[in-house]
Amino acid sequence: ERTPVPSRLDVLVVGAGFSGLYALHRLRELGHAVHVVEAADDIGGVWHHNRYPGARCDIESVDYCYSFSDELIREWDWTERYPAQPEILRYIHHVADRFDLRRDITLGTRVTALTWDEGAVRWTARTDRGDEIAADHVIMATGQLSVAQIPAIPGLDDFAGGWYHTGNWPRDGVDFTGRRVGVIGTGSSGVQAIPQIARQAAHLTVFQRTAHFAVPARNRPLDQAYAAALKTRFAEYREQARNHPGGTHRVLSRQSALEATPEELRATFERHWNNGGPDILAAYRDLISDRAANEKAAEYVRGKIRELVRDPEVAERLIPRGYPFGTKRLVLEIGYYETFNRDNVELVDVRATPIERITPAGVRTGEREHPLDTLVFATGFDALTGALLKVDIRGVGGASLREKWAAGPRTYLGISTAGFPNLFFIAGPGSPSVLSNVLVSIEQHVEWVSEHLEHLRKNGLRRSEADLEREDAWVAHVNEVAAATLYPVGNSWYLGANVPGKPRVFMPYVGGVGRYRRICAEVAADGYTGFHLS
Ligand code: NA7
Repeated sequence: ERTPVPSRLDVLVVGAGFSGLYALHRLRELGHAVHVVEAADDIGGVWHHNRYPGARCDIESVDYCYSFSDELIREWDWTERYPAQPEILRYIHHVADRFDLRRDITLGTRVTALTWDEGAVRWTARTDRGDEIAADHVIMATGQLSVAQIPAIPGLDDFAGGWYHTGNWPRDGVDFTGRRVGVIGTGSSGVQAIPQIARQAAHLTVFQRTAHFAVPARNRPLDQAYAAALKTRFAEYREQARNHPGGTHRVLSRQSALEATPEELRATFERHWNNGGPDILAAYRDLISDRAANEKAAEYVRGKIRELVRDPEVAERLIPRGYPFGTKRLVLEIGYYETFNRDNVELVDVRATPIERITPAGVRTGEREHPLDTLVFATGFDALTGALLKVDIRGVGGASLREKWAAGPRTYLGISTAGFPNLFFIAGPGSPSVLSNVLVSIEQHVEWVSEHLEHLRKNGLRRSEADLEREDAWVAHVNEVAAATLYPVGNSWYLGANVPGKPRVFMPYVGGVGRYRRICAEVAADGYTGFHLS
């Protein structure tokens, strides 16, 4: 039974993942008529869709959670250092029940169009179920990595076996027992799924285009004494993250990798390798800004791959080259490299021998046909802008957001875009979201937008629109801070590089979560500079 969508709202929230659920809770508490519309048949966002074997967060569980409720923090116990998808999804369901969110969520309904009505000073939303909703404000909580990207390889329709994308995994799972499986893609999703599939399948062929840098997760049961102690000072703990460049607790070294001796480098990297996790990126202050410094870390990891993979030829193929360490998202792995020591696993370098087509019986590369029963696409997402531009958004004068962003997304603070009043993005392009602990960013965005809506209400204001010049200045600032790093050098989804034809623009804000928070707070304190309010 579908929960009906009210036809008139103060705030329409699109998406029922971490962002949308918190926006609903927060705005409802403030007394707004707010409702969430979600395309999927259940809540959870990416954690609903990414059910592939091995799916796990690359942020620690004690950080990857909400902080808005002390009771919630006290009553929820994580079990692992890095939470697996089923546990995160249980957490999300727990939150929805705990705060009675479901009554204001309509599932199985996709918002297809948003049209600004200047006369009425509000949006009209349309859905694929025929709803028409009038809302004063719209919050897009549609996710950063929610539109699965399936490459246009000829012949997919002819494939006789089953095929799946990691980001759209069937609810009942996939049984690989006795199957010959192919996995295309070796980013975070592929690297997580490959060891799990290899254990089940009769044979696994991994099609790799780019070798990604991966470091051990060193996942383990969460130390419950540590977690309990953390709960007693969680507010302070989280406050530190809010003011940290990455929204985390990563210790940032002040030392240059170029000043360290080879012995020091080795000892430092070794310590990080053994601890596991992505903190190795901050082992020296210049790893992400100086190519020569970066190369020290890259060489260390290459050496590790050579140690872990028995066949030297396979090891060479798995070794990342030609782009800096950590500039494509650093992958956390669990038994990934060792998987290539198994007899039933084969690595195909599709840069050397490109995939020509998919046949009914498998995948044909320039070299030969690889017979397959099942094909898995771990090929990533149309990140950051994909879900926003899937909706036909028409702002002032009928202008289309797709057209406005044709050469890349343009936002003010990652939250809003000129010409589209009363429309807010949670963790949008131009915000630090994907380069931070995204839960810290999501909470900040939702709280900032909620306060903004409170400000409008208290002052009898109905319309809020970002100023175009301020937006241009923000875009310039986002580019400027990115250009001071090596990030734009990696061909990553941060740049849209994984989607053919997508404009190459570095989308996340790398200026730091703490700095971003201060900028947003100043904008609010000054009466929302850069916004036209009326
Ligand atoms: P990613 O990180 O975008 O990885 C996708 C992978 O798929 C990557 O190795 C791509 O190679 C590969 N790919 C994409 N298209 C093709 C084609 N046409 N042929 C061969 N290989 C292809 O996505 P993930 O899902 O792993 O992770 C996304 C984020 O989710 C992750 O960073 C975490 O934040 C959570 P490429 O590197 O582009 O050469």
